[in-house]
Amino acid sequence: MSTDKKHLTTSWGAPVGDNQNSITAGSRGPTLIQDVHLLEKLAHFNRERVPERVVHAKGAGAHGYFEVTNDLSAYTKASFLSEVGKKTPLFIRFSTVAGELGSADTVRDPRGFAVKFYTEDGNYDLVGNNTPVFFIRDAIKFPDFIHTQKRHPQTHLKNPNAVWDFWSLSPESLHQVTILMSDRGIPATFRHMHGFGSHTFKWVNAQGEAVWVKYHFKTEQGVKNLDVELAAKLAGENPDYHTEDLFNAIEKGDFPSWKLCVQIMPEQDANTYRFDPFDVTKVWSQKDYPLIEVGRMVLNRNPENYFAEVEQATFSPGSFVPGIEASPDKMLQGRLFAYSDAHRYRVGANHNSLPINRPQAEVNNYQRDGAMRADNNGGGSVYYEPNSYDGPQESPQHKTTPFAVTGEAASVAYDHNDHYTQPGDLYRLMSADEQTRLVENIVAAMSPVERVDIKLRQIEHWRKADAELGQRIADGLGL
Ligand code: HDE
Repeated sequence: MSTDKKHLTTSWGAPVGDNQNSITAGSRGPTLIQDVHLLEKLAHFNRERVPERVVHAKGAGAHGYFEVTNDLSAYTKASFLSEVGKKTPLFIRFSTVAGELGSADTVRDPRGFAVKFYTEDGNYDLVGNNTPVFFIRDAIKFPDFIHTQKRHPQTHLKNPNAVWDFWSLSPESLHQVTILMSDRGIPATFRHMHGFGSHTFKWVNAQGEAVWVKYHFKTEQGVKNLDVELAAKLAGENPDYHTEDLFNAIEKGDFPSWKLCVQIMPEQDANTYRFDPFDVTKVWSQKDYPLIEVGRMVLNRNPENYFAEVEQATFSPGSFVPGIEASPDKMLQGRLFAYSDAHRYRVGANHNSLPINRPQAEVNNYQRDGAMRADNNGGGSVYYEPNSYDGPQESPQHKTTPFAVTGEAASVAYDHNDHYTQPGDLYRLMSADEQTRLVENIVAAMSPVERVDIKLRQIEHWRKADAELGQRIADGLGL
């Protein structure tokens, strides 16, 4: 057998004699069940698909690096942010939200912006979107919200009645809906949009002092959006337009980059700020908390294999590293459970040992077994703790920073309920053309809604945000 030419094998490594013809009784006879190569090919083929992500199913990924350009170790002890010039490898996955795995890229939808930093202290996942806020501010509403974004249970069609019924009954959604209906609802490419951590997070420095932060990835390609007609055309002609753009750009060495900045809020300000800083439907004014540069993210390598690196990538907002911790943001709190739970279901209990998810930091723990345990499962090392056999020990200096909690346990909403100032301010910040396109997009999206009471309820929200905006939409809908 020639040494350089690879020979075809079965999954158990045995050479395959014939990959063109099944084993049959004579040239016309029935197929023999002993044709184990045939059986394996057909059976494995039936098992090639893993469940798609229940949201953010359609996406594209790339490898790159993050480089620190501003030392913020006064605020966080996170090692990958500690010294200017420090580089950390990363993987990012961009995505749409509502569509299935085969759906079009150029739809009106937020875009996922999920970054995995392979830091020396473990992986840090910043699982954000291309928008600084979100539609809701309590995780308990998320399954219902996503149901309205998906298909009607009977017709299996998208259902604008559900979409606007939910939004008109959830006024906290108005800010994000305004962003979604604006030009930024359809980015020109994944490269020409900003990214945000959206939530408030906590940074802790080496002295245990905490501040609140919000992350902003500012695209260095400039923000560009797609014209609505062109987006609809592309959705039909090339549903993978954004996926293709990202791959081709990196392939030809046109490496996209973002500047990472943070807003930093002193810990005590959270008790007096005019909006609840943990309410993810609100932004912090950049006048109050200006952007501070942290570093730069550059994407410079395409995946070798889509399924291995993009489909199997698993991100969790709960993958914290020392120096970065949770805030009480109710949406973030819900996500701390949901993501790893989704990964255990979709990819498997040992998803973090897959190459794309495996930390570059050494993993030492007492987790054993579980399906598809691809490493040596801890070998013969001690498999419980505490123990007298020099097993891995905890690092008390990296305990979660203690913080005070107050109030009685209750099912209760945030007590800041001004859902109109920020969307109204956003509208008033827009140019006349942007305002006109916003109104056109809203009218186009709301026109198919059957129930007039839903339309009127939503118009009332727009009117409270800005009287002119509300009037223009009512005129456009003939109400
Ligand atoms: Fe997600 N989200 N999400 N989400 N999300 C998922 O995780 C969830 C939210 C975001 O490229 C799921 O692996 C809950 C906000 C991105 O692999 C799931 C809530 C933001 C991605 C999930 C939210 C996001 C996901 C689906 C309300 C921006 C794709 C499958 C509390 C700040 C990551 C999966 C990737 C994926 C849950 C809201 C962004 C089901 C419960 C807010 C970018 O776990």
